[in-house]
Amino acid sequence: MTDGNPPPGSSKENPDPNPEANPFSNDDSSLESIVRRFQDSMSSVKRHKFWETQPVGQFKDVGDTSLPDGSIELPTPLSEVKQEPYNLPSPYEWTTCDMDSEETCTEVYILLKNNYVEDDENLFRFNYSKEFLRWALRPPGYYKSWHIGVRAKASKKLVAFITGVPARIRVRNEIVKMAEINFLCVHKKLRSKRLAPVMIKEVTRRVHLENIWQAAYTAGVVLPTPITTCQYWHRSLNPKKLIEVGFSRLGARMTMSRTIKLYKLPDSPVTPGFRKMELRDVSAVTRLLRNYLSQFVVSPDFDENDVQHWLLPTEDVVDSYLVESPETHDITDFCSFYTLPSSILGNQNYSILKAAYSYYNVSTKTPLLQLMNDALIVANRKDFDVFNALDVMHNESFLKELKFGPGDGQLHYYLYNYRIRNALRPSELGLVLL
Ligand code: MYA
Repeated sequence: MTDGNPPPGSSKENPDPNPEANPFSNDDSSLESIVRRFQDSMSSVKRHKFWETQPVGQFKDVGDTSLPDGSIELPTPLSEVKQEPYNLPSPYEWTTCDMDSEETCTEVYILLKNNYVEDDENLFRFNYSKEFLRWALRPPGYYKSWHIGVRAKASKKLVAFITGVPARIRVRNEIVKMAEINFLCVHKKLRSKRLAPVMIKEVTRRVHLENIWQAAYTAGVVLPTPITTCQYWHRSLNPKKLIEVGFSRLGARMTMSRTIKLYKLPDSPVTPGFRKMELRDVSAVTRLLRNYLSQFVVSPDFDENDVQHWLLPTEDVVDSYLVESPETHDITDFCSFYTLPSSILGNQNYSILKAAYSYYNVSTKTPLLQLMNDALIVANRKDFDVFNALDVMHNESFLKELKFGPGDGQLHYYLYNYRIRNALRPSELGLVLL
């Protein structure tokens, strides 16, 4: 399962240093050469009619060392922020989605279940649970007004969605109030009508109204301009099912029974003092995590309230374990993963793929490899089919050894209105978005 590959033709690795260059400016003005040069200029870099108007790093500026890191645009006085919503095409209207309402939460769940992110081969589609959506969208200090829907005026059916939640993100030494933008979704029947830019502008307006001017988001598509590009890795827990549903393939010269044996895990964790995180652990985990995250270039600035919300275990949403030293009772290590199933599209035997996603992990005494092996063991005991992890933070140090295989999709990380001139390595990133 991937988060969607960049479309063919979009320039990921090597954006044209000057895509705006006038294709007609050369002396050679025969019609043929004009057309050829125009075509060249169009195919070498994908134009982004919307994103070119936004305060984000632009492809044409890649490598320009004269531009400073930090905010691209200064905040405007709140009285100058547009007070009315942006116009939608006339058959549609804005709605604020109250995630406390069971009915609204169900509508959002159904929209995403049927229309949200699929892998490149359309075999799987994310199936975020209602519990997960309530958790993801109601962290400390959240704004209801940032849970934005679009309805068809006539039927009142929910046809599009975008959300923001507040977060403090540290970039190098600066702590910046941001919105984390997620769950951008337009119903399949309404695609390619430029609804997404209106939704992005509307969420931006509502974020500005709270005096917040930066945002963080991830996408499977290449947009101007990623701060880093990460790869998903997958660790099979139930290889037989994964092979049967087309998630993975039987390796060369491998039989099913050898494959099952290869991925077999012990029944219980091996680290003494490994246990589930509890409410009483919040302050120790906060200290451990803050100290660990401080080494990365970009990371969340979690306080105890954030840790309680994001990391205290919630059944079928987020799992967290820690190591309490049997001698000193100090909390020395921590690992966590969230639950995000995918619908399996068009398989006779299976409809749901149960996936765990590595979240935040900290090792100080237990080697990270052993800690993550224990995480795999508990995820396997909880009947997950696969354990996914990005190559962020120190994850590279355990991926291969613990039998993770690379996925075929990439996940690009972005900041809105905050320039980072030199792209980061994934290992310099200490942020996981849901
Ligand atoms: S990432 C998950 C995105 N969702 C999906 O992939 C679900 C399935 N796909 C869809 O529902 C639609 O295809 C979507 C686009 C809704 C994605 N992020 O309306 P259009 C640009 C940003 O004709 P549609 C997530 O949720 C595209 O480049 N922009 O297209 C994080 C083009 O612009 P340009 C995207 O296919 C979201 C324009 O939209 C994305 O009908 C972060 C085309 O619009 C994308 N994933 O709808 C949002 N995909 O011409 C940004 C396409 O310029 C937040 N586009 O290339 C920014 C910060 C805002 C807050 C700021 C506060 C200060």
